[in-house]
Amino acid sequence: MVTTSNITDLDMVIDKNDSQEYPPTFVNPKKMLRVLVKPAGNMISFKCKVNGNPPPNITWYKNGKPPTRALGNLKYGQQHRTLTLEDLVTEDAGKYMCEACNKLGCINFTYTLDVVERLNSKPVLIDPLENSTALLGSDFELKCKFLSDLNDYLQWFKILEDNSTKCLQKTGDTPQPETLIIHNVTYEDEGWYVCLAANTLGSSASRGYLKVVESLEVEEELNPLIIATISSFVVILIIALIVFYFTYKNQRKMREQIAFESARAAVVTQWTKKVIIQRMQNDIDNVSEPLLMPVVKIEKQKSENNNSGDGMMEYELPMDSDWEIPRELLTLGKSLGEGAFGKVVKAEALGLLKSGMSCVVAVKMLKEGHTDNEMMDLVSEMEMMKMIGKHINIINLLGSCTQNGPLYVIVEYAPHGNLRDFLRQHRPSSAYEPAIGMVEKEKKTLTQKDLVSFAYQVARGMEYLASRRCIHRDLAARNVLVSDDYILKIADFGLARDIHCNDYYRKTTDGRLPVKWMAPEALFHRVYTSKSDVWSYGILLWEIMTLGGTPYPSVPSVEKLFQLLRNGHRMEKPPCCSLEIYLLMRECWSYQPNERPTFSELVDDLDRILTFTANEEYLDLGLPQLDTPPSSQESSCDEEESPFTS
Ligand code: ACK
Repeated sequence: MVTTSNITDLDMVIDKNDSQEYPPTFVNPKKMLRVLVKPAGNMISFKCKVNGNPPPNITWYKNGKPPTRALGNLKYGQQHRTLTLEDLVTEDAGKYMCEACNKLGCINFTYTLDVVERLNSKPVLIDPLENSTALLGSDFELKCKFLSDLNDYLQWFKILEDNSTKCLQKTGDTPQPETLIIHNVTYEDEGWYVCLAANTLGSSASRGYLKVVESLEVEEELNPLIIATISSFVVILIIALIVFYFTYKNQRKMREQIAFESARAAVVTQWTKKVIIQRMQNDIDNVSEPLLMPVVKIEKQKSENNNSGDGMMEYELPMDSDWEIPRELLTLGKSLGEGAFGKVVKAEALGLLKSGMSCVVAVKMLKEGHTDNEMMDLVSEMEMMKMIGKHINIINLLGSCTQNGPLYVIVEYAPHGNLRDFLRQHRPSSAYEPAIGMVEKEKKTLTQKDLVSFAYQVARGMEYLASRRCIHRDLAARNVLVSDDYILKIADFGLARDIHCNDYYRKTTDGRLPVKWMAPEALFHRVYTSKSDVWSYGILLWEIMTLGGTPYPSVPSVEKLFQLLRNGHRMEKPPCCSLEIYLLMRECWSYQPNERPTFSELVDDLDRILTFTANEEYLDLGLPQLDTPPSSQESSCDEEESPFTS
């Protein structure tokens, strides 16, 4: 018989060999709190610890349906005994029910989750009032949604014919101030409506026109017109398709003819693409100008080799004997991942760093089916790395293979992957979690000092890049790699980036918006300098201090971000971040670029902070938390373990 007092491991709870059958029961229902409140950006783990024989099946529901999320991860633990939501947003609020059933019965438990947003700004409009149509005599609802963290006040007005306003409803009049209900709609109700939300930092308003109609016949009258439009559209479409089909058929015939002709010609003539690198004359003394990137061009050339193609290289690259490494010394291994235009593969290189010894390296190369532009970008990145030179806190170029095969750019290998994932994997887990039965990979326990050291190392790397007049343009924890001995190295600093066609809506593979790292002048005016890198560094500092959190977690769109930045909104101090570090972050987020610190100043400040940060200050508090206000000093750094678990 299992007693609740000695249950620390879920595997122990479900005793599969127990011959006595019994229905599901909760292991410790008193410890399961029904109402949970969490700040946006945190993580929550709902637990469903049940006992029963046969072992119960667990199913989770959010508001009666299988849980889904538009943003952020949703993870189930072993056999659905936990449900974890990372990077909470307000939309995650709701009722989460776990139902545990075996053949003898079912039990369930419902958690009510509330996610509180903290915004130190005037109310932000999330659902503006829209123009709408109401049926005469019906009851009609107008809705207007704002986000406000401070005590807010909501008022509804109607604009009268003489342009004066009439107050219809205000906070306190009804339990749902965000909804205005118009009972038994009359023609007098038609007109402009305004909802106005205010808090101590200002007010925001939204307006919409309400049209009153007797019935929906108006739309029906339109039907013949709509039908006529659609029919003529369909006829035009069919004619266009027929014309397109015949044109396409003719063109295909012509293309086949041309292909046949050129294939015949190719037997006689071979073409290669010659890659030409023009290194720019950089004025070393002019520190205000960014480094001029090498110009890489491709010229088509007739090749002297006139055999039918075998052994012919598509590209001919210039040989740089300072960096060239014989291909035979390289043994390619598994793929580490794919980047903007190529892929990165782990490899072993013989005699590269020490003669006779092999070492692990990372090799950047192009993917199959790449374009000439992508080849030019990789060559340009390699040349930039040569120009920038070596530093311990950047990914250094080790060599390249340019002759007799595909281009390989050989760089230092970072065994612990990118900093963002590394931080998330090293979030302190609760005392309960490791006992679930899965053996956790031994991992370093991070201290406050480690985090400050990470911040210091990235600042050192950026100080070096800035001194070489290199602007990164995409500094973020995902672009910093963690090497042996937890040495951080900035990656992708030599990438050619087309700043003129910024895709603000581009997302990273894990669904994040890179624009959240961009300084306002880069975002609004495409001005990139080392000072815009400093802004991004501030966001990276925030990522470090939240152990890989998602910046502005409840800002889902680019438009909302623009609005927040324009209104001077900045992220709050993360719970486990010291005031000194937070003040550095805030300096990096000064609206005026010249008011931001330089990387050298950041290095000095972090060096000072590092010396007085205690060695053994572990981040894992491992204690059950008390319900504290979202950003109070007392709140724990341990986002994973909610106060509501046992
Ligand atoms: O973010 P990741 O885990 O780390 O996935 C990307 C992927 O390759 C495509 O860029 C990883 N990667 C890139 N350069 C290196 C390197 N020098 N050492 C280890 N992993 C690398 C990167």
